Formats: sequence, C-alpha cells, structure tokens
Amino acid sequence: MTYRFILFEVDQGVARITLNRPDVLNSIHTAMSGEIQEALMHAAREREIRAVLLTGMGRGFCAGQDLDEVRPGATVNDFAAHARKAYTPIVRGLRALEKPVICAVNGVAAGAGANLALACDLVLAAEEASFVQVFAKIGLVPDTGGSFFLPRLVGLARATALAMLAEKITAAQAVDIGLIYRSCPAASLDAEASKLAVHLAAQPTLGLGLTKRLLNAAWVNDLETQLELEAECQGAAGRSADYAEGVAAFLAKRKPVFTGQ
Ligand code: T3D
Repeated sequence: MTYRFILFEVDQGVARITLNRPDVLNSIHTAMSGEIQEALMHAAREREIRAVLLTGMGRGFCAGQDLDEVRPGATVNDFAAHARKAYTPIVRGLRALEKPVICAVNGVAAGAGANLALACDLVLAAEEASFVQVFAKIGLVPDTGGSFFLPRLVGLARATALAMLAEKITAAQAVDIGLIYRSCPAASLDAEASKLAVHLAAQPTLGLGLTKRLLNAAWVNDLETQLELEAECQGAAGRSADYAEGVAAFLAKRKPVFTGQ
C-alpha cells in the first residue's frame, strides 16, 4: 500500500511508522487513521517484522484529532461513530499486536495523540516532549483508551487530575509518575528508540507476544484466571523453537540466535 500521511519502513526486523503531517503536529484525520490501521495490520501479518517503532515527523509527536475535520458544521459530526472508526481500531491493533511496540515521543503528545503513545508497550520521550490530556479544554472526554490506561498507569488520583485539569506535563514528570518508560535528550531519542527496537526484534518474538497477552489480560483478570493463563502461555512458550535455542545457547555458553518462532 502507498501511504500519504505516514511513512512506513522496515529495517532489521523493525517496522517504523512515522506520523507525517508535521505542519499540524501530526494531528490525525480519517485517512491518516486508516493508514495507521493498515500499517499495524501489515506489521501483524509479516513474519519478518518482529517489532514496531512509532514516532512523529517534525517538532510534535501527535496533536490528537485534526480539529479542522471535526469543527462544527464539518462532515465528521458523529463523534461516537468517528471514535469507533478512527481510534478504537488503532488501540485494538496496538494492544493485539503480539510484537513489541516502541513509541518514540519526539514532541508534544496531545489528546488522542497522548493516548496513542500510552497504548504502546514501551514509551520513550525526548526531554523536550510533553503530554497533555487536552480533551477537557474543548469539552470532550479522554478517548483512544485514555480512560483505561491513565488510571491503571498512574492511579485514579493522578489520572483524574490529568484528565480534568488538562495540564501539560513534561517527559520527566511523565517518567516520575509512571506514565512512560523513560526520557532522553532529543538528540539521542531516535538512536535510543531504534536501538531498543532492533534489540527487541532479535529477541524471542513469540515469547514476547505471549508476555504482552498476559500483561493485557492482567488488567482485567483475577489471580486464579491469570495464573491459568500464565500456565497456558508458558506451555506455548515452552514448545517454541526460541525456547529450545535459548536453553541450548545457555548450556553451550554461547549467544542465542532467536528466530521469533
Ligand atoms: O470524533 C472523535 O472521536 C473526536 C476525537 C477526539 C480526540 C482528540 O484528540 S480531541 C483533542 C484534539 N486536539 C487538541 O485539542 C489539541 C489542539 N492543539 C493544541 O492544543 C496545541 O496545538 C498543542 C498544545 C498540541 C501544541 O501547541 P503549540 O503552541 O506547540 O503549537 P500550535 O501553534 O498550537 O500548533 C501548530 C500548528 O498545528 C498550528 O497551525 P498553524 O497556525 O501553524 O497553521 C495549529 O493550528 C496546528 N494544530 C495543532 N493541533 C492541531 C492542529 N491542527 C488541527 N488539529 C489539531 N489537533
């Protein structure tokens, strides 16, 4: 597929998705959302893709919904239908993709843009980047999974403050409250995120995918259900070629070569 609003490149097992509407801080409209959804499906389908790196072009990561597309009187006026079509499938795609997804937040992440990042597995941000649950400023509610991820990541008190006050927080604050994994200088963000993605792409992909399945389920399961799911996933991981390779390499005191199977 040819993309107009994102860039999609595959190298060393990593699919890099770059949101590419820098003039409007990579805000998302319907066509761009469709491209992100297609890129995630492509990443899920292709065996040689073993990690995904999501980032933004220019000075912003993503300013959420393109407000021009949804201004009063515009063609998109049923927000429920729009959320189901443009945002829900992206969050589902990110969480259901049983491969690690790294998000490199290169600048401001606002509204659905912030929550797009939170739906990824490992979020790195440039020190200059910021996060804002901007919805309350325009009379909307956190979507794109924000109302799910926020309280689980930072607790109800902080989630409520972030969602209701719509204050911008820095990348360092986001790390401090457990919203994201870590921050680094802007100049090294791309290299750090790429290094992490290439590393993960060479790890036991099947096991990492099952780990992601477990972590997804842990947010809703009780202990008994989760223990059973762990047993099932361990069964599947134990039958993988990468497990055989990992143990053989350990016993032979050599570096393992994982194929992702
Ligand atoms: O149907 C549904 O499901 C609705 C879904 C809603 C989900 C949402 O995401 S709602 C939230 C939508 N997003 C916003 O409300 C954020 C709006 N933007 C901002 O508040 C600010 O731009 C930022 C805080 C993100 C960054 O501020 P700053 O000062 O660094 O940049 P700027 O000057 O405001 O923006 C730069 C340009 O990008 C500017 O265009 P210009 O003047 O250079 O021609 C601005 O208009 C444009 N831009 C920024 N955000 C958006 C946008 N254009 C369209 N839509 C945007 N969201």
